[in-house]
Amino acid sequence: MPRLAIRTAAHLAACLLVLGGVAHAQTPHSGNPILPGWYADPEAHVFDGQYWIYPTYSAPYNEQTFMDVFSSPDLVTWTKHSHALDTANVKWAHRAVWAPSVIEKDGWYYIFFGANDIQNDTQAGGIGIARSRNPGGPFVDYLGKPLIDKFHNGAQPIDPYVFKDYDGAYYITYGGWKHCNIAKLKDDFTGFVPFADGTTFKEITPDGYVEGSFMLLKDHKYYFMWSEGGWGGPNYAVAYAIGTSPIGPFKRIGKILQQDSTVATGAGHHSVLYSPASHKYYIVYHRRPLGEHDPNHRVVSIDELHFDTNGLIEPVKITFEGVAADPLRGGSK
Ligand code: FUB
Repeated sequence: MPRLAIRTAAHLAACLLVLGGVAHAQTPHSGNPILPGWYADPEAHVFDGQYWIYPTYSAPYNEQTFMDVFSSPDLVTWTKHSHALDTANVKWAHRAVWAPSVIEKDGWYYIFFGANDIQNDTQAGGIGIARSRNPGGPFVDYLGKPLIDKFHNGAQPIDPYVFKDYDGAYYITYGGWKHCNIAKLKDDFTGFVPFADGTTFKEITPDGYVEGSFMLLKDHKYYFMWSEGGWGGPNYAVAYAIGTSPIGPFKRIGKILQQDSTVATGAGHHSVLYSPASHKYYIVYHRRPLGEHDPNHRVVSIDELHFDTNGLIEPVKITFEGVAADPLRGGSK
């Protein structure tokens, strides 16, 4: 798997602060964007003593036939793992490979992703799974077919998010076209366990929801987060709700991430990263640089996420500086 270590100009600029004509070394910062090139829908993790980012390759749909993955020891220097997922390894997927979600289980890394941008139940595609022994791939198709290949409750099968509940059960939330479903996964991810009422796909769509769901489990609560607005325009944003169970009910609290006319537009489709080294929370998201209008000109950025004393999320200040180096010092899983 080809690898390329990356340090952008923004990183270097953020390392020096000139005071009274003297350059003082500062804690290195990530700078924003953190990844070079057009990428979107980033999901961030700590696996095997490294930070990892799994983004969509942001390009015309027919060119989205692969996913690159990025790893870092400190959030500042990133290594690219090219084509960690490639449709060459997934027979049923041929375009629009989107918005991955990755989970480790029993020594395997499972990547859930949308493919083909299906518009109805007769088209082939939907949400599938590939897996690898390595968080940087190569990932190979797990089921030989999509896991979800139909519309349920009006939700386009895209934008999966997979998580392990406090009790050890695995769930998937997903959905485009303004509908969000949750389903309980079988332990081996080959299908679903119906809920007590007999349903498999339960709709949990909150007000304003468009796509890009994410569930943060923190302090015995469920922070359900999603993107709203149109991803191709400036008003894309992230909002959230707090629930007491994975299936809600979820009532919208408010927006936490949106454009800033002095920094970038279209800030959305995020994930939340917890550092076991610093115990900080970060929001990893995409945005569109000022002056860019092509919908696919999206870049991956990172900023700190703060909670107030009541456990509510404070609105995020999007920055050019990004975040200070947060070395994992190896071995943090
Ligand atoms: O990147 C492709 C699509 O754009 C994602 O699936 C949506 O969430 C939006 O970010």
